[in-house]
Amino acid sequence: MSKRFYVTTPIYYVNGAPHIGHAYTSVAADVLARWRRLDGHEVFFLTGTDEHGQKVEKAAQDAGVAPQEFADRISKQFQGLSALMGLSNDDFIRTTEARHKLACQELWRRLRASGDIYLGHYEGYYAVRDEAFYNESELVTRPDGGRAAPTGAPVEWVREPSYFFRLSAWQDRLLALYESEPDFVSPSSRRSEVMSFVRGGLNDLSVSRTSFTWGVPVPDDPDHVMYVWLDALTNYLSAVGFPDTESPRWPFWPADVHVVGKDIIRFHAVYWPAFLMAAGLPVPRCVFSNGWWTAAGEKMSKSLGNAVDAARLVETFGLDPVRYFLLREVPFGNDGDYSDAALVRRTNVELANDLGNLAQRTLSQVAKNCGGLLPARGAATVQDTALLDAAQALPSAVRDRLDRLAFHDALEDVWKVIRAANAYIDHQAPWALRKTDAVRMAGVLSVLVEVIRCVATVLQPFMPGSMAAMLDQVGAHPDVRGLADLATPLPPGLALPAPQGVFPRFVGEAGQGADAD
Ligand code: ME8
Repeated sequence: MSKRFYVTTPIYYVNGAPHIGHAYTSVAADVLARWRRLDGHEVFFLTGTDEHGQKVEKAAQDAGVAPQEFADRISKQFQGLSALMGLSNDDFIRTTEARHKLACQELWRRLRASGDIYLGHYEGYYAVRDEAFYNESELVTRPDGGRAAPTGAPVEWVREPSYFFRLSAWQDRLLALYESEPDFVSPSSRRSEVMSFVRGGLNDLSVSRTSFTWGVPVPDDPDHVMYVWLDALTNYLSAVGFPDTESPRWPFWPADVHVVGKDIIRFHAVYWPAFLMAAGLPVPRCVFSNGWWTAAGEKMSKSLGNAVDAARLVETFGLDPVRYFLLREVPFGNDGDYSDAALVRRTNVELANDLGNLAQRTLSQVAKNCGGLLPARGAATVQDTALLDAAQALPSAVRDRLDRLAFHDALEDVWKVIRAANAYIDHQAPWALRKTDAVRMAGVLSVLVEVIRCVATVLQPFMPGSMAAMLDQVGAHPDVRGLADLATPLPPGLALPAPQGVFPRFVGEAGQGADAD
């Protein structure tokens, strides 16, 4: 039976329009999902929207519409973002769906039954923007003398009856989890941060609110709605059928990787495994957090209104260059400042010149000098073997990189081969061999076509549309584009379609970002 792989994005708040930051996390998760499918795994890839809570209720009020209507509208925009970015998600969960409410209430009942939820009274600071509670000691002083959350979000003093989750009781078991599963919180810098937070001691967590109503009702106590994070995190279970363990999707649990931004690592790496362990459920294998895209050094966000619009980028530069850029420019986990100029540079140098020209030069010679038929391989030279070996090693190299979400390293591995292929074509000069040694010319072009096939195959998850076009051009039938298919060479004599450029150079005006030129 094939291996299963379950990957998630955060479910996004429907308090404002999606932007490139959301697209980033989602594209990363999409690449993992596509890669695993290519590698023969059975994949479940989930994204969706987080529709409850005070933040959404306020945003709806500001817009003058009912929360559900507001949620419907913004959720559509996030579904639009999935389509825009070419996501291959298998489901899109909305926390206002009945299946989700059912799962939340069942999880609640289990936590109540195990004694991990008790009724008390909450008094403290709450930041609606973060949907998070803060201790007095965590607050910072704003320039105007007021108090704010460490994230800069305004806080309000809250005093109300509340149910609590006995988080304090889970400190040792959480630390034991981080010790025994070193990849559970990744990258490792985040792991140290989370471990020191947990070592510092955990307070019980307020998990219900009575001051507003836009949430999942607490079972048997309708004055309370569930704290939005308990509700939101449960989406990962509701989408695989929880509590129905007979659901065909249930075998996907536990998730292999939750890809999240570093702002929400604490919720995923501390609260979530504690909820799950308390409910007697297995915990996910990995919570991997990406860094920030910043604009002029500041985190892009809906609240700050400084975000780059994903639709503008896709319209201006094309989908695949944007997907490529997002994962190539910055090591996953680090922050990076966005600029159009950097995107244009990568598109023109790496996609148009390095890869696009390699394919174009090779395939136009096959069209002109080999009658458009896939040439036959001659006796292999040392150079042929070195290049082919490097190309054929790509599936396993990229697999290792993607197992650790090192997207930029995976792409660098592929580009090493592309650069080597460009050096090879310059050195072998098949255009000059045409008159002197046609058999060798055919051999060289055959090596190059094979290298392009390997490269395009492993790049499919990153740039699905362009790589499908490139694979069409090297004669790889859509049924034989998996990693395992690379073991079988394409038959010489195969008729190839007329070559067409896959990556045009960007020549227009690129406008946005600190170093746009
Ligand atoms: O936090 N750079 O939703 P959200 C990189 N509903 N990634 C960014 C980014 C940026 N500038 N801005 C946003 C929530 N993101 C909760 C999640 S999950 C059970 C509930 C990405 O709409 C990043 O992944 O505020 C971040 O964690 C997520 O969007 C936050 O989306």
